[in-house]
Amino acid sequence: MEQRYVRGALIVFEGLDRSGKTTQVNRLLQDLEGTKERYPYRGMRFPDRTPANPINIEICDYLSKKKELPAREAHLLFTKQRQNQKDEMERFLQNGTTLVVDRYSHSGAAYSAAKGLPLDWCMAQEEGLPKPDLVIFLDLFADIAKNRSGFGEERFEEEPFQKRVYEQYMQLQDETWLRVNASKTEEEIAAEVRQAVLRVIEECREKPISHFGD
Ligand code: 2DT
Repeated sequence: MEQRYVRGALIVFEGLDRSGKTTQVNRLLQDLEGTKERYPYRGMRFPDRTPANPINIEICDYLSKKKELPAREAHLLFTKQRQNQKDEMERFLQNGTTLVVDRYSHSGAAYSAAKGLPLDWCMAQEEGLPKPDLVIFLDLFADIAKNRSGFGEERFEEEPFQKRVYEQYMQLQDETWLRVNASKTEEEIAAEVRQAVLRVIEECREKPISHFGD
């Protein structure tokens, strides 16, 4: 008998710093809790800042400006963290678990390209990683983001840099992206996100996982 292919979806949130990603990720996770028998899920975030291994610690030191790194080296460090999670992510997806991820490969490429690295080279380092089925881009301009609380404390949190990140993000969009106007209310955004996520979870149940570089 032919086996039915049922897998989870890879859902990724992207956007500038202070665009409301983490709030929306948490809301979506709460929403999915109500339907977890039907749609099992798991939340993840990149960078992973838990001090579980030397890579995570080095990324934290870099982001808090305790440590300087050449752009390429920094890029490869973030990529390595994702590559180390690849097998586990694939296992969850194959088991039918939807992954809801706060930042992923497109953050890696957009932030590094904003420092001057070639965007193609940045994305090439992501090859082999599972490709998101849906990228929810919370679309907020840098000059609005800077007025949200907390902007400016960490590396990258300055307006000219954020504008360059935005431009790079715009070049990375493809048919898997949903651009959501992040200046709408939290409720409105959450409703738009929920609708798109449930549609994509259903759509990709029968499809094999795709990968960057396929
Ligand atoms: P958060 O504030 O969302 O924790 O992000 N970044 C992130 C990179 O430069 N490369 C990457 O691969 C990733 C995933 C974006 C912390 C900062 O780290 C940047 C903002």
